Amino acid sequence: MATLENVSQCVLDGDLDEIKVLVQALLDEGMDPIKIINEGLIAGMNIVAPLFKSGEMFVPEVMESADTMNEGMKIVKPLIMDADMPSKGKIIIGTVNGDLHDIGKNLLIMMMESNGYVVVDLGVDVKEEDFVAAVKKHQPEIVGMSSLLTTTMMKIDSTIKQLIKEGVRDQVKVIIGGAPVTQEFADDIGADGYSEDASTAVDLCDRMMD
Ligand code: B1M
Repeated sequence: MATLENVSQCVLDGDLDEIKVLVQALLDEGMDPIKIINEGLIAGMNIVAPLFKSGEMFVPEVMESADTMNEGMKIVKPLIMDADMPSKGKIIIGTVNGDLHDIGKNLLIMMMESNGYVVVDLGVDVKEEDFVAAVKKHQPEIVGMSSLLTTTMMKIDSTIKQLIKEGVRDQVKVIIGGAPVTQEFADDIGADGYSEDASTAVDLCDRMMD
């Protein structure tokens, strides 16, 4: 019988085939897809993080784990989407310039979509001018920026400055997040909101849309 621990271990091992079998087995047993995400897939990445930091895992292995988590996500994602849900608003989301981390961003997108938001995913390494162009093109209510590196955090600041320069800052609320980002940083650079994880980001957007 598959367990959540097997799923976490599988993410750690980076086994792209086995993850499909395990996640499907848990779903077949009736497990809540959100529980599989939080206590299996993300829990696996939470084991990876300190191993990467301590030098016990290297970039290629971490990428295999990330890909394995995403493979598992692909199976659960359709189950938490409700196509008939009325739209609460539109949000564009990207990882800032110079930053390639997308697992947290993708998780946020999944949570936003499953809670009724229309999401435009700008991907990773998104330049300041590309955020501005996307605001002009898609006319979202909210812009979300993710940064995982201390070296790219200031790209959030420069993107906000670019939004101001191009005269579109007042059209949108800006929310930010990612491991090195804090509420204090958000206040300093004039973002409208910060959240430490994907679920609270949804609550934050709900409050902004009220
Ligand atoms: Co990178 N990396 N990495 N990495 N990596 C970190 C961030 C690091 C902390 C690891 C460490 O401890 N040393 C460190 C940063 C140190 C620092 O800046 N102080 C680091 C480094 C140094 C690097 C490289 C420079 C390593 C190198 O090449 N020498 C390099 C940089 C590449 C680049 O971006 N230019 C690099 C590369 C990589 C991989 C490619 C191997 C891989 C990324 C794969 C991918 O994303 N497709 C990777 C990974 C996986 C990590 C760790 C291990 C895990 C990140 C992750 O996915 N966590 C990470 C260690 C860590 O974070 N402790 C690390 C799981 C994810 C669900 O959490 O992304 O935090 P997270 O998202 C959360 C919240 O932060 C929040 O909600 C999410 C879900 O709840 N959130 C938001 C995120 N964005 C949000 C936006 C919001 C709201 C909430 O509103 C818009």
